[in-house]
Amino acid sequence: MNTARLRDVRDADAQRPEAHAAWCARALVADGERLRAALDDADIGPLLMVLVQLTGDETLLDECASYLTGPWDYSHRVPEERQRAVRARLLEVLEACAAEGRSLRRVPPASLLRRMMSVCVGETVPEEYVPMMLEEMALEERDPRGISWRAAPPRRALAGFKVAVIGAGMSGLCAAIRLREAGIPFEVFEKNDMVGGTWHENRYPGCGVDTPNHFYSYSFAPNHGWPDFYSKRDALQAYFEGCADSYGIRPSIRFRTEVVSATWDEGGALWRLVVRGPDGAARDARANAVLCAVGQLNRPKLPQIPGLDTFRGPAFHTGRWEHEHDLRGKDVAMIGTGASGMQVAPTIAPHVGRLTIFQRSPHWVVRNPNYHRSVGEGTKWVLRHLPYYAKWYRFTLFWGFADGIHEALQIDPAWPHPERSVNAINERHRRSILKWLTREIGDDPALLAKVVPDYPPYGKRILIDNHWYRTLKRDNVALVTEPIARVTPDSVVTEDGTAHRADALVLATGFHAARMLWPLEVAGRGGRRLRALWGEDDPKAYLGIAVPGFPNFFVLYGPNTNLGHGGSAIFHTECQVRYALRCLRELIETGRASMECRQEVHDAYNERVDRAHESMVWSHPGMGNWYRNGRGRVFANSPWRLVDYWRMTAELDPADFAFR
Ligand code: N01
Repeated sequence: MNTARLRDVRDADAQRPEAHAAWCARALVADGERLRAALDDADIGPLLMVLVQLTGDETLLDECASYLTGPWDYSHRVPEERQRAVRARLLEVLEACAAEGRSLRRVPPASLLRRMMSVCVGETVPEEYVPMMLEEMALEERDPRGISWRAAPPRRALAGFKVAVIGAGMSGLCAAIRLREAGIPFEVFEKNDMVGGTWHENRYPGCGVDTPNHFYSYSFAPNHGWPDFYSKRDALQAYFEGCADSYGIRPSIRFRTEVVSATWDEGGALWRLVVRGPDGAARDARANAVLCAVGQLNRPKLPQIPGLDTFRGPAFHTGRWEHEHDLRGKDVAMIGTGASGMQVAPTIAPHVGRLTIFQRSPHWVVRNPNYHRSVGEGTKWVLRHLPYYAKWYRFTLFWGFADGIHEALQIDPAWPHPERSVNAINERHRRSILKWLTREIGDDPALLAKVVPDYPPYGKRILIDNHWYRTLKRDNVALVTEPIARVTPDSVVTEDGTAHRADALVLATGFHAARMLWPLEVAGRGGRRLRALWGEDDPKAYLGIAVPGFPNFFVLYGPNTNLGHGGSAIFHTECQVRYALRCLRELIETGRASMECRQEVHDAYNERVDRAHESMVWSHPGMGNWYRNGRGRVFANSPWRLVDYWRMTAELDPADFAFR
């Protein structure tokens, strides 16, 4: 574990306002050279907010408002001299605070905060978002998402209660951290030998995140040392390992231990688990409650192509990359052009002999100027040391990635071009993406024709351009759109009879998302099996978390919680973990043995989910996607705006559950 990164995780404390009040101004000014250089590197929007926060001077907002036209550092037009003035003024304020020993702690009134938010991102932040954003920024409270007891729970009640967390990926770790903070005994079962889940397992070349990293991190554990704005897998894995260490979670994890089944014991009001440990032997474990955090994108889906098993060379799935094979100079065939393929191909293309990419259907791909940018040292310094800067920076990312495109996903029944877009905004996005695409490969009409999707933007997961089109134009890369007929020992044969020779085969073909929780067997009240209830591909849960008939069983990243329109999966997980812990708090504080979601509450919720999806782009018939099942029902994605889901999960309504 990189110690600098570990320190970043621990620096979460240093980011809290009260910690700054004690030392920040003096420390900042003492390192004046560094401070000046760092301010030059920092984003003007968040810097301005820090200045307004420290001075309370609203006129600064008026001066800059018209130049801040979006949440991104590349979307503002603040003139150089005005930027210099903001930086100089901030320096003065910090020096004055240091000289006078004044505290840097300032939390503006709510009305000013909303105005600051709006100026910072260049658009009006509606009132309904303010509480969520304030919670996310945690300007005042230590950690507003942590669970607090309403009355101290009897020690005996706590000691006698045990939670099993299945999985130590991003969600399971988050749950474990919150359980530890709440003092609720728990044990984590992890099938791998390390934490990290998807980031541990996915090691394919180019693997990385495509949500901005300073937002794709726990709200309570900021990492000011992310190397890139969109970091690669190793940095993410190091972050999660650092969290497991700094929150003391590792000793509570049973590694290389897979939960095979979970069965509700009615008499004992507890879950009986069968777990298979490192020695392969099955053992029993018990828990009063289960937090199931096994992820949706965990079990590789291999394509059903005749002859696939006859291929002589290495053939592996992106999620199980076999690094022992040296692909340099080899002819490689890659099947699949989703998010994984988008990262693999541009990374390996310069090194392999020939890369043949098999595309079944094209994806919409957007450009993001920050995607390949590293974080400057000055920015890292400011994030770590300048009070409130990291909070405002995260706020801009959150806003930029939040609900902004939700409207672009709504099907307008009166829209005259339903085959290519779903409404006027969607059409605007389509045109803007097409403009980028044409700029990249407009000089190759045959290639252009192959990669322009014939369905509305966002119908499949939108991808960020990882130099995809430039890769397709390379001399050693071919994009094949002819359907695959079969695989032979040394080639992939397409339906037109062409044999595409290959030494190695990369299967970028996605995951068994619809078989949620598979292969875990879960049996609830009366022995009812979750698999029988959900079938092969129709998972449903109340808020994506609770299922009637399965008491004290809470799913994280469950049905209809995948984010297809924006946001950070970590934010969503934090919402779910808080909700699940509120359920546990209710159980423990009231001394009841079990709680089970009411059927009618579950059904009504899922009806609302389905109804919302009927008029959203993922139900559009023009394309396939992994978000919906064989019957066309969207089971993976949340139809809600982030602010709606945040509100739905912020509090537990005990009336939604039957207690025993
Ligand atoms: O998988 P996918 P993925 N013959 O299911 C094709 C997350 N993620 O691993 O589109 C030929 O998206 C299939 O074709 P089609 C993210 O949530 C995130 O890439 O169905 N082709 C498609 O092109 C993402 O959405 C990140 O017509 C076949 C591809 O294989 C999710 O994981 C990075 C085929 C599968 O694409 C899954 O992404 C990576 C067949 N028989 C993953 N079967 C980041 O954050 C399938 N395909 C950056």
